[in-house]
Amino acid sequence: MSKALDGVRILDFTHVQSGPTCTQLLAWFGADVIKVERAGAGDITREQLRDIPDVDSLYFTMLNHNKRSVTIDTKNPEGKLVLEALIQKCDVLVENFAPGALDRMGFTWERIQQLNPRMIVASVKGFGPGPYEDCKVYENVAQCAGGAASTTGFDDGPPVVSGAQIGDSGTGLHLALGIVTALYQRTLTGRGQKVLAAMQDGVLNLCRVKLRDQQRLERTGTMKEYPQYPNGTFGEAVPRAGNASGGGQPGWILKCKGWETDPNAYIYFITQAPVWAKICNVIGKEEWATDPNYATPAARLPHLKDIFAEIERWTMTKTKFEAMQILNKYDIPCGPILSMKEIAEEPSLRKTGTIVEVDHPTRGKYLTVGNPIKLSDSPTEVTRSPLLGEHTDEVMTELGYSPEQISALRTAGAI
Ligand code: CAO
Repeated sequence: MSKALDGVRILDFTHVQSGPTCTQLLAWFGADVIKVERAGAGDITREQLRDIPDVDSLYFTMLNHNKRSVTIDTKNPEGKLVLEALIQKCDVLVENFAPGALDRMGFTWERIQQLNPRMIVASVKGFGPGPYEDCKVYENVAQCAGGAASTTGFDDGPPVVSGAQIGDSGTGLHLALGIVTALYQRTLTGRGQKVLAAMQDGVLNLCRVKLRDQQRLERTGTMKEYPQYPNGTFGEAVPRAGNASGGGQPGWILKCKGWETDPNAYIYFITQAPVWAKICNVIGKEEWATDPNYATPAARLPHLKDIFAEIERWTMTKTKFEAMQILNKYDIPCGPILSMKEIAEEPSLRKTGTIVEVDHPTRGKYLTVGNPIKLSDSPTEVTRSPLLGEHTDEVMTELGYSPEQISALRTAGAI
């Protein structure tokens, strides 16, 4: 079957996590992704957090599926010529170097436009234009600068970063959308353009509800769905809300049977208004369904702590999966806290291709997260990440270089 991005060629200058997640998605949608790396070293993640000596790390393999790898020294004059040939042949250049690195290599936007006016140049940077635009940025810096850390954690503790890589992988997703949008506009204009996804902006986009709350707080001085209400105090900025749901339906994480020894024996429980009477029945507090102190969402708000304590007395008598089964029968929204071990072993995720087993020539079999976006006419087949420079000769041949020229460039240290 054909793929959505068949025929699109990506010159992949990305490294570490944010950029590679973007180009991996494009590869899964069918683009030919040619990853440019430095000979001998390659993407730094190849050797970071290794679990097997001298073998590409899971960090690298899990971010670089379905790509081809070529080695080019882009600071070598002859290497630059190879890169120019690639720029002329590709549709999109994706990069997430530190600010200015591409310019220092001699590949300014103007130069790239001269070489290929249809080229889309897509960049991840830590910050957009402004006081921090020259800063190097990693995941947690973005989570802190984008509003996630100040709004995550408990009120009596320090800011907390999330395990979800919203700064890196989240920005990679934003950039991928920008790229396909620019490709679409190019079909109308015939021109390339610059696409920028700043990590601070990407995180803030995902923290949109917290900017909503900031303005609500400034207007009313309180937010009734936050755990600080009614007995705590609100300051000037949106506080950390623990495990509160953040939406209009109060929720919290509750202990389940086995919590004393299993750190993940918990369930997320939402006291959705339309099923309140059912919740009361399930936990054996039928009287709350009609008690004026509990019968309406507004009446319940000052009692949320007591309500969740009472529900927890019930959830602690069930495993998280038993509780799920019972609650789902009554349409009560809830979710088990799943460990990575449980997720890795979940058969339904294997079946949908969300968790995939991949074979690698030097590593053997390993698990990865497949494409989370499923297209009915463009199915994803996850193939292993390339070894360093595995496709240099193949790509050079496609560019028109003869075996002798390739050998000479290799001797000169250009590839
Ligand atoms: N041949 C020759 N030189 C190459 C090359 C190649 N194939 N590929 C890269 N280089 C050079 C670059 O030109 C750059 O050289 P100069 O500094 O002399 O211009 C150098 O390698 C290092 O690039 P870098 O500054 O991007 O790398 P770093 O390890 O110092 O910084 C990072 C890493 C991630 C902090 C930085 O790239 C960055 O801030 N990127 C933007 C934000 C981002 O994506 N962050 C998320 C990273 S994932 O957590």
